[in-house]
Amino acid sequence: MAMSLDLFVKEMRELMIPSNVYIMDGSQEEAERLVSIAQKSEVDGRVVLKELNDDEYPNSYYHRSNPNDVARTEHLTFVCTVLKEQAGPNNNWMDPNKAKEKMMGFFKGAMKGRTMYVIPFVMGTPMSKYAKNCVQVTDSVYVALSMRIMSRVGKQAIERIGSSSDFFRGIHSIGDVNPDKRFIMHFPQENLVMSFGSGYGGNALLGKKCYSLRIASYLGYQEGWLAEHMVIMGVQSPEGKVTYFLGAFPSACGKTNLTLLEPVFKGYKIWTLGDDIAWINIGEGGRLYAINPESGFFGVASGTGVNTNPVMMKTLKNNKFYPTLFTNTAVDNSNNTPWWEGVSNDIPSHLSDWQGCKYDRNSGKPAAHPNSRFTVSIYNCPTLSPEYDNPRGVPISGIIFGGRRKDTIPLVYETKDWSSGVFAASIIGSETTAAASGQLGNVRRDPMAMLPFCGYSMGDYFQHWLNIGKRVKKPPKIFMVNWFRKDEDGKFMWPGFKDNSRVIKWMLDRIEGKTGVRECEIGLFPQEGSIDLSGLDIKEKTMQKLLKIDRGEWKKEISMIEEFYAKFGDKIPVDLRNHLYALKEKF
Ligand code: SAT
Ligand code: MN
Repeated sequence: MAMSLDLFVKEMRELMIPSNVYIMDGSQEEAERLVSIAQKSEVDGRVVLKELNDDEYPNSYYHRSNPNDVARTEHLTFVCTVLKEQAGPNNNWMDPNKAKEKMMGFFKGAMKGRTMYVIPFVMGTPMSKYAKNCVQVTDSVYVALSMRIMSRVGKQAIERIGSSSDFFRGIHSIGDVNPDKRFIMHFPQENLVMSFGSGYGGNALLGKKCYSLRIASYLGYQEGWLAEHMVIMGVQSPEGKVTYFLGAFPSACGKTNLTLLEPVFKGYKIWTLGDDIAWINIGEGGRLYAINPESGFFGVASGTGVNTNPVMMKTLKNNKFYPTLFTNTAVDNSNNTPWWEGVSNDIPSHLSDWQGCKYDRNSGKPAAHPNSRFTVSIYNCPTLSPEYDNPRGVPISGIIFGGRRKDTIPLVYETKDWSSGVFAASIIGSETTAAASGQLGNVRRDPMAMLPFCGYSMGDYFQHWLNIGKRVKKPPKIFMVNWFRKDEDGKFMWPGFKDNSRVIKWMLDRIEGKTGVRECEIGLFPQEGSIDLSGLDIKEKTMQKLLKIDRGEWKKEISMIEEFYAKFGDKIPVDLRNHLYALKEKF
């Protein structure tokens, strides 16, 4: 249903009956005003924002959420296409009319006594032809402030929208943060999302997963481009040449650390362009070009520290953009700083945990929630690429796919060509993490790291990937990685973090044709000694184990893949089915 911005706001006002309507302009004064409102407001008994120590963490504020609202809720997330097959077995589906009726019931009068924030925003740099116009309404000042960090909010969006009705509509209310009345409903065919009952990032910042992945993946399917759960980074060699990579990993597998990596080698540098989402178009010369639709990081705090991600620590302290938010971390009361496991070696003695209780270090529980988060502008990042705002995006030479696997998957391999790469990406498995609610540590198939984010049937999505490959002039090389393989004692065999740059350097050498490969059952493996291990204390035997293909493990893997593929029936493209037969033959 086409609708201008004015009409949309009017309808929303009539539906939710807020006592105020506030249209955001994106200015600095506005941010200050909203922060000050948030410091005075309470949502179910918790002050929305508290100021943190300005010397240690400039312009930073602390938010504690309802303990029932700390992660994405995939079981309450629906894709409401006209036909069930369009959503596919990878999505929960509800009939669009039924879904709307349900949501309208929740939204009716939901903002009584509250302010409705109208957030006009652009995903992508506003000069880019790939950027998209969006509007979200919300009654959460925390969401309004977060959106301002994560996207380009305000005047530019209003100007771009003008009197047109071609914009994404996001309708959000936190309701009373009741999990029984919590739903995130997507209507890809109407460019619309309705979200109720949660204030958590992926559920409530509708420009993020809801729009830029679920809705945008569907738009990309219609329009011939890709919206992916991927980092974008540039790798600069000592000669000064920058090669751009995309990287897809399930949530909380180290994507953010990868994009802010400081390589261990002299003369190499990594330029950051994005840590979560890439929109990929066929651009100049028939090559793939990527833009990051977002303008901030919504990163996992737990585990982030000067050893694991020094650049992020600098980003958090280099705060020019106002404000930065910390959510569900602990707080060190001795100096009013946010604290989380991994930010320092010792546990401060005056610590409040993420729920505001005095922290008991003998409790065996972490003080910060394992999915505690920071929301910080990408412009604070000291390694931000000068190409970040380039409207045409950056040309992509390599795509890295990975998952979190304690066994089976080798440290790294390259796929033979685009179609083998699409196959390898379609069979990614990963152990589940705290970024989504549910059981931890099970292996689930997560093709392209998009399982929770693909807004249409994954069978069609795989075919779309194959089709894109046919249209691209010089398809990027596709690499598979696993930083998380463990030995018999359950210890990680690969040091990870900055040492991952050794693997990336090998990929760079591959792209430049500087090193050969040996062909194995599943793809092209590094020749012995071709991954630069200088200065790293790792045994030859460990490297062999990291690259080992265990036939027993692969047999099991293949049967899990068959089970997964079977869910999609004849929607799995013939090409991919052939790859699976060929793989099975080898084991
Ligand atoms: O919670 S979010 O979906 O915003 C972040 C993530 O899971 O990657
Ligand atoms: Mn993510």
